[in-house]
Amino acid sequence: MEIQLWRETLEPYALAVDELILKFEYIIDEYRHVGAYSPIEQVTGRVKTIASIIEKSQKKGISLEHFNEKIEDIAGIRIICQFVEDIYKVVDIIRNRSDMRIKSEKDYIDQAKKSGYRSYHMIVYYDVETLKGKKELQVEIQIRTLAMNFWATIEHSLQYKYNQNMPEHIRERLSSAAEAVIILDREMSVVRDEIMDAQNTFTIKANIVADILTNIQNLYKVASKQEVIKIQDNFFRIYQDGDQDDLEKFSRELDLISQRYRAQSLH
Ligand code: 0O2
Repeated sequence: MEIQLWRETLEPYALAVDELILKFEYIIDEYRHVGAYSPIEQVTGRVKTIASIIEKSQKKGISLEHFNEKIEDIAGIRIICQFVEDIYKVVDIIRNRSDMRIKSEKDYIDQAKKSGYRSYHMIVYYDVETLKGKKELQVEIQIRTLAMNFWATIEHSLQYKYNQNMPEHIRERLSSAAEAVIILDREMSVVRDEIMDAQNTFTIKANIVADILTNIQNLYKVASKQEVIKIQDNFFRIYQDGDQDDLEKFSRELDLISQRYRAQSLH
């Protein structure tokens, strides 16, 4: 296939990857805006390189005319979660979306691969709009924890380095590292509630402070400088004391003051 034709064929996949990254990042934002813990920690994506598509087609005996039907991971999205429980939450989020239709799912967490590889894979159909109209593409979504991702990244580099001939002692090390990842993920799940509580408290506090600062900034436009400086000093004192209840009370009172000024400016 000519290089120009390859480019044309792969362009819609790049669009799908860009759109999906944006959509999954929006989910993270939605959780953060309501001060809730996001099951998604990070999203990345890539379009398979032409060399890698040719290599996979040869390995699987796929003719290059049919590669975009037969190779399911030309567009790939990787979702990283903090905890194993989050992975299944993300799977549910994807299953319930109307812009992705599930083709297949593989749970390599429940059933790890022989190599020790663990991850949840979903192949979804996703539509992109191009000048030639709607195009239905397949996208592979890999969902894994930070620990699983660490293992898979190292193992992938070693596979590349040894090109199918990985020495036995390295394979054994990787196998015991995979066991360690299982234990690490299990241990982290035990403390999950505490970690989530700490993260939620931090996000809630950050949102309250952001609201207060916006209110103070707006008050500078309508209230006397003296009054705003007094409010600001009060805020610094409460913030330094570090009591979240006091901070929330202060934020509510400031909301009322701001509303009063807004009402006055309307009359
Ligand atoms: P790349 O470079 O990441 O794109 P298979 O025939 O089983 O090899 P299949 O049927 O295409 O592969 O799908 P599968 O098994 O679900 O794996 C698809 C992708 O999962 C792989 O893509 C890897 O990204 C990842 N993966 C699967 N097994 C392993 C593993 O043992 N170690 C690591 N590090 N990753 C794995 P590609 O195209 O192989 O590679």
